[in-house]
Amino acid sequence: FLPQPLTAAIVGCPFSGGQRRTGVDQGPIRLVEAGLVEQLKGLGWNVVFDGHHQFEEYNNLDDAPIGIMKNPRTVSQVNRSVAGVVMNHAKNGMLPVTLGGDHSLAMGTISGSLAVHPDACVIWIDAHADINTIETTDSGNMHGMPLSFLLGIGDKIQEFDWIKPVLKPERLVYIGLRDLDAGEKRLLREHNIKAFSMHEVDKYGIGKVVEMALDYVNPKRDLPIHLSFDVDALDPSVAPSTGTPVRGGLTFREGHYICEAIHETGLLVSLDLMEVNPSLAEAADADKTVAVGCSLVRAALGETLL
Ligand code: 6HN
Ligand code: MN
Ligand code: MN
Ligand code: MN
Repeated sequence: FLPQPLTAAIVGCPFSGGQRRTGVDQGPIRLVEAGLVEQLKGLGWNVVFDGHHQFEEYNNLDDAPIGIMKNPRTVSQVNRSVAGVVMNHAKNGMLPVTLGGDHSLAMGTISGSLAVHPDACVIWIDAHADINTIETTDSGNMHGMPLSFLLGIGDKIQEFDWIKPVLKPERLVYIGLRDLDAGEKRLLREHNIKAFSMHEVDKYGIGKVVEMALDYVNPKRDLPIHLSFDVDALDPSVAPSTGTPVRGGLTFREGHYICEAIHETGLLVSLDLMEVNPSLAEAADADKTVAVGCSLVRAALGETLL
């Protein structure tokens, strides 16, 4: 789906308004400082990076909670702008690599990539399902909600009118889940959404799980793929510096295997790397999380071990 020569567009999104801990806005800055642009060039990609996006214009919105949702107008406007940026890059034949920032940003990235690739499937790698609606959310943190907006489930909220229900439940698959809210478990069942939790990773091994996930969302291996990778899918021993760590996660190799296998399909059209928060750990642990973030992106863009 991507024209040669291959070009990646880095979309740096220093945004933290989808959750309550500061510092996740530093994720994209640290990933770029760690040399990600040069690393991707080293893999043979042309790389476009014109600085991190600035969201200051949305900082002063009068933004009272809607229900218990926090910062709803800011989250909406930031994502509307991200959607436009991602859409334009995709339209121009580039592969948007969006660096978060919190995972509410997937409202924008998936809206943008599916506007250009309407039949794309979404592979969501996360400890969490991020599918809460305004009715089911316990935290009110919108990084736990992007998929409900993209799927068009839950009460409609006028402030999010611009988000079209571009994602069909049968085009979504999860890998790595292990911390779902009760309402989210119900939503997955009601909407028949396919998920491979850590239980399935343990049972079948990561190779088989990725194959089954692709067989489900992309049986003929002919649809574009949007990969949304929340770094908290990895075990906290591998990626400690993130806002909502959950023990029992993917190993370093399992995380990389997913990215490598998706690269091998040749179908990747858009990539998110989310929830790197360098301020939440000792300096060494933050460095380690940033480094693993860079190496996941390299793996998804074709770095091989041999
Ligand atoms: N993430 N299910 C919890 C909530 O607040 O709705 C956690 C969400 C975590 C979101 O990690 O991207
Ligand atoms: Mn951006
Ligand atoms: Mn998560
Ligand atoms: Mn997430």
